Amino acid sequence: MGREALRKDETASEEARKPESDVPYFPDLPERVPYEGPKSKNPLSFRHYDASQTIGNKTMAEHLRFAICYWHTFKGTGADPFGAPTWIRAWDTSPDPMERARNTMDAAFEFMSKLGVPFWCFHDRDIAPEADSFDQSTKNLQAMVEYAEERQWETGINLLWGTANLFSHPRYQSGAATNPDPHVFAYAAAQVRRAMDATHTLKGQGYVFWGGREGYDTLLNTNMKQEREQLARLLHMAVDYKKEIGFQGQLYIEPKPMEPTKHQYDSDAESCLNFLREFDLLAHLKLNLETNHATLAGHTMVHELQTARNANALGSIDANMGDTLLGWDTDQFPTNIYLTTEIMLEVLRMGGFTTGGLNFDAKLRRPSSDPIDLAYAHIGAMDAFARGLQIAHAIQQDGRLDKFVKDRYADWKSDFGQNILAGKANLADCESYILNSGEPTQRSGRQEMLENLINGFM
Ligand code: XLS
Ligand code: NI
Ligand code: NI
Repeated sequence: MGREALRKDETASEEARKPESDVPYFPDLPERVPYEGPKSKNPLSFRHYDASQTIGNKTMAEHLRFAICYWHTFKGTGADPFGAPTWIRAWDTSPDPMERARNTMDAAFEFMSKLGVPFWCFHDRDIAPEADSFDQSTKNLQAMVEYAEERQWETGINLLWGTANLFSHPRYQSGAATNPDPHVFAYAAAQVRRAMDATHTLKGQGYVFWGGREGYDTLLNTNMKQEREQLARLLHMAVDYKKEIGFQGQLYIEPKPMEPTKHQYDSDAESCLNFLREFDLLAHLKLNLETNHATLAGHTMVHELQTARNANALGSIDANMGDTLLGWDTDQFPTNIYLTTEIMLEVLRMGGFTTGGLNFDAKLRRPSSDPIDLAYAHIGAMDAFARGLQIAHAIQQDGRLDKFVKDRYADWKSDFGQNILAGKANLADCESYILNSGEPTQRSGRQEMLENLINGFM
């Protein structure tokens, strides 16, 4: 694509280094997608996301902390188990894998910059091709990290989190950290080390562990007890390494119940929290929750968010949505405003993100085959969250919902209620209370009234 001139190691003039000066990969996108307000009919404009608009005490950009994921958006091909790739990308055509990697990164930063997204996320193998030896793979990664550093510097886009792909390569067929072979464990650990280095160099605000193949297909061949211990060992090694290199970012674990394996050890928020507590890791890791994974686990996303928030472990969000009629991780772009409202209410309730954000771990449908579809998808998702934020904020300001819940539990503030909660009442005390007070009066949960209340803000 004639983009080698952009390489750092070549004596390119400042002029030649600007990706904007070269042929753009997204020529139909303006330098910055504009905010045009709710009445706009321009499909390449934001109708709700106005980065600098203040909601409560922060701007929309500060509340939402949008990130674009490298894997689906720039490396996805549209291939599925039934058919070949449908997304043929200009940045992915060079026969030289490193040139392809650089072109892809140029396309990525051009796209993210035009959308005005402040963050990105990647797996090590997304940004740099895996080579024949571990050493060469690391060199490829380091070269691409340098390249990314420049793109970050030029665009002001920052890294939300990095991660290692410990699931695509055949060596991980029976797990990475949970593999029956310590040789494979070592490979995964070495990869984590280098991916943490990459994240650290790029000043990532976090590092994610998604246990792609950390689970089992059958218990007939599996020592589940030891596999969970192995996984905990890898995480402890990462905690130690984080200290060693002075990486300040937050470590996260990303729950998902199934796919690719039949059972994943990190199946939902509750099981992750139990795992982290059991192995003394709760102080070191928070959760990165993904909407479609909650659906697959048979939970709502709000349930997962509250579960994490109650344990002070809600870190970051992979924002997508699933399809309840399809039992796999369809990773669709989030367009459901009811859903984004529920999510943003939880984010507001925890006092907003610190290191986390909303990462669009989402992919186009296979027939959406033009690069411009990526723009429609992200614009729509950003708008859906901006609208969700506005509505959630209005619901909070209104206060009726929170007040209803508070009032519902008001009697727990009584001396008797407080004694129970403080462990100062026993079964006999409860019986005396009943002998004195008789039958409790019936109280409605008012679900329908509350559903109407929420709809009043939509
Ligand atoms: C897959 C996961 C993955 C993680 C990063 O289902 O969501 O994309 O976010 O490894
Ligand atoms: Ni994810
Ligand atoms: Ni997913």
